[in-house]
Amino acid sequence: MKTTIESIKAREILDSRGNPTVEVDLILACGIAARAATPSGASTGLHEAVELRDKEPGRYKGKGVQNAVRAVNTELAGAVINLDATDQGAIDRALLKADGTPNKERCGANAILAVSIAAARAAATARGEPLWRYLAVDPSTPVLPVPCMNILNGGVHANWQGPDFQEYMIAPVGAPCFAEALRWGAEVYHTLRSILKARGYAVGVGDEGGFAPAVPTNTEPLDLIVAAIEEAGYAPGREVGIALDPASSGFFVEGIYRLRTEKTVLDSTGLIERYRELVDAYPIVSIEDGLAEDDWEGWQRLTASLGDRVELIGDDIFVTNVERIGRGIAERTANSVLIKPNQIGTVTETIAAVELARRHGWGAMVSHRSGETVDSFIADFTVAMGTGKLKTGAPARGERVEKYNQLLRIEEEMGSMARYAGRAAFVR
Ligand code: 2PG
Ligand code: MG
Repeated sequence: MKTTIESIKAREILDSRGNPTVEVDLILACGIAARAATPSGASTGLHEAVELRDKEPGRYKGKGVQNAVRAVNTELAGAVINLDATDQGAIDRALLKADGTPNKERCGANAILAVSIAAARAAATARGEPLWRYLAVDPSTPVLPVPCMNILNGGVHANWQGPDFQEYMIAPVGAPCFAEALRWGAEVYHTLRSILKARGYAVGVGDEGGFAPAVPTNTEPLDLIVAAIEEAGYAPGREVGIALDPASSGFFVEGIYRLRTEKTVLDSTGLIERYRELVDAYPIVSIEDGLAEDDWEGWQRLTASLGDRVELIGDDIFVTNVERIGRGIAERTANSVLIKPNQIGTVTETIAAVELARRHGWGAMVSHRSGETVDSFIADFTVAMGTGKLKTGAPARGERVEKYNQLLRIEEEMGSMARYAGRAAFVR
């Protein structure tokens, strides 16, 4: 079967927030076709690879991606046509070379990633393998992740109308398999809705499908979620834990953490103390971006104080970049890394980030972006890499559930080989 790339065509489509993004169709010489689309963040890290936007105010308020689309159809296509799609390393090297900048600012990481993923998907089909198996280096690695479901949204994802902390996720660590974990999560989600209604809160949802109530404090969501877990019939902690992403870079203003809902300002010492109180009082299994993206020294103290109790995941601080993760490992900032393919821009570099974390005993959680499409690459990728954890929003809204539904299909496909990561997925 001829697995060389024959043609590539990109177009501008809309993401879940109604903003343009890049979709790519790729065809191999044997006729096999694959499609991929790039997601887009709202609380983006300062050090992420560049997402190329047209900045033409008259189109989509400057958010058009026609230049990225053009880059795919001309330069990037030119660089990879006739290359073998089953050699992901060679494809990604050619893409990087065609762009030629350290942060992918010329062609855009949004353009490059869609090509990189489409090539992987086409290659898997050509090999007659599901994507998760094709991407797995070692056949013993694949494992079904704990779905970390963001059921209460705050921060920028809720237009700063709710809590300052961006994401309150439930992690059904005690479930026997993925399908049960998803069912437990959906039940807790619906129970939370009833509780919010009964207490007079609005039940509209934020960008990732979680509810976005105007709570008076950042701890109120934790009380509401614990109540929902119990009322749904599960044991908080033993069966369903809580994963937090305060996304604190978003409320770190002029060197200080500003908790608007509570009318409080805290320095990193104060915020670390706050997290310690939360870990004492609630069944928290992980805290992502507890401190801001360049607060390396604060992160070291956070890790020294809580790193043996919960998984401390770096998102904005590491941006899926091996150089920054390497520094984090050397300086003991965090004990885990968030993995977002579009923060770095190619499949190969994303794999390198997971492998670096693994070699040093660090955890890794794969993640969607707040602006998504129905592309479910990260579901297969998580299983293939065996990271054991995936966060992809609430168990609601098409672009979120497509990833969870893909994991249901993968679990079915694995049959008796299927393993669910469960509690062991969380490092400390
Ligand atoms: C995050 C992400 C995904 P965004 O901060 O972890 O939940 O948000 O895509 O807006 O950066
Ligand atoms: Mg984050």
